[in-house]
Amino acid sequence: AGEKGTVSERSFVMIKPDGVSRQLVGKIVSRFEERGYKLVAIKSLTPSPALAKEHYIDLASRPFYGGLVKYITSGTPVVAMVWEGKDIIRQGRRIVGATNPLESDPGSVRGQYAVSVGRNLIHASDSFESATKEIDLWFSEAELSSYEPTAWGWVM
Ligand code: RTP
Repeated sequence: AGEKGTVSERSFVMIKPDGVSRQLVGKIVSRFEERGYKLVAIKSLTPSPALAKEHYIDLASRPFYGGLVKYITSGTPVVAMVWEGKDIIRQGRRIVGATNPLESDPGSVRGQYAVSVGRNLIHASDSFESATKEIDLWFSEAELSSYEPTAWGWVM
């Protein structure tokens, strides 16, 4: 968090292909907007295998890694976003909910819409280090907007 008018914490959030195919993009974006967070960047794309592999590199030794990369790159796009505001990294994880939908808070995105860990709709950075790495991986500096939302005040 910083002074009003300065850049505060940012997180990388991605709606996965199941969220796009299930037409939940608007509902998911609304949760972040209505909480008061600022949309810094958004784009829809089908990630290259190289991008998907790098994004999930920490899971490379896990048995589901290949299937996860294949799914993310299948051709149904993802919606990649950068959100900004007070505690967005930890709050973003709470909005998203626990990885396993059986353990997701029913008020979270996964808790409301997902039933399977392999189709859990959304990703959000889990630490400052991940957020920094992921924003740099998915977006160029020129794609990140700088502006002041009308209702901005509590989330800087
Ligand atoms: P994410 O990175 O997508 O926000 O998920 P996460 O931190 O909550 O969970 P993580 O352990 O990092 O796993 C990343 C994604 O891998 C898929 N997964 N599939 N057993 C499985 O089939 C399995 N386990 C994990 C999920 O899509 C998970 O979100």
